[in-house]
Amino acid sequence: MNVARMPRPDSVALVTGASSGIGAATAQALAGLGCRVICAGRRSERVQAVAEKLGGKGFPLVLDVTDPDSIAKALASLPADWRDITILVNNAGTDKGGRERFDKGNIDDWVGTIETNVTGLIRITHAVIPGMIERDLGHIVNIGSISGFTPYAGGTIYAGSKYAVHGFSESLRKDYRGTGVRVTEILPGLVRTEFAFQRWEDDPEKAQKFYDDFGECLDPEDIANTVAYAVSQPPNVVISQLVVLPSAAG
Ligand code: NDP
Ligand code: 8X3
Repeated sequence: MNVARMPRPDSVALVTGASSGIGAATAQALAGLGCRVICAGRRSERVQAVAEKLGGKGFPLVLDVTDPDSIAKALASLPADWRDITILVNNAGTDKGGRERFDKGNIDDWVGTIETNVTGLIRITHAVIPGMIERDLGHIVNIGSISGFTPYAGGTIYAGSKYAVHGFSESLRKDYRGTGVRVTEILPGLVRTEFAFQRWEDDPEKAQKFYDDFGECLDPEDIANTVAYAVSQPPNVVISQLVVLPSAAG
């Protein structure tokens, strides 16, 4: 039986989109497992606040996953003892301007969603994975969505982006099978966060109504707990996919 404790004490984790919702809760959960957590996002005060709550276990990192220069500069700015990232949680995501029939959506919003949810996720992974391969130790956790296997009207781009995350995650896991680099995809149902408020940034009442009409949603901590579960498995185990639903929707 493999009894190695995972994650290893003091492991460095990088969580994108840590300034809010699932990412902020995940940063907290990973710190609870003894990890040091790089909390990344665009809003400097927000990543600062989340990192501060983790005490010495948090490090704020301002970056925009859609901007290659921003990613390169942010990662290069990390202190030496924060560079060996062994857990990457690709959580940053958006559906700005979404839940619209395709022709009615704004093309810049559509492209922005792909650049954030797909291209950004790929860029961060490509920047971080060489260190994991070199050390033969790493865990990439991609936050997909049930939209990545259940398309819906108005979801061309968001669902499309999460189908891409799903295909990417499945292939990535196979690229590194038999090595110390593991890949997990978490696919949540509806979680009450700021997500709908970003989607309809000009109409917070619509966002509030979206969650209220749904009824009992998941909380960000529910997803954070599943990330913690996945990264705590012994080295011979990989949680490949976890679909997590509000029990009322299950
Ligand atoms: P939030 O809107 O609360 O959080 C989104 C996070 O992504 C923020 O921290 C935001 O930070 C960050 N982000 C967005 N764009 C960028 C960017 N260009 N660069 C860096 N960070 C960025 O939503 P959730 O917590 O709900 O979403 C987290 C993930 O969970 C997303 O991938 C989403 O698709 C997925 N998901 C959400 C579900 C839900 O029902 N809420 C269900 C299924 C999946 P900042 O603005 O500071 O950059
Ligand atoms: C699903 C998020 O708001 O489209 O990932 O249900 S939402």
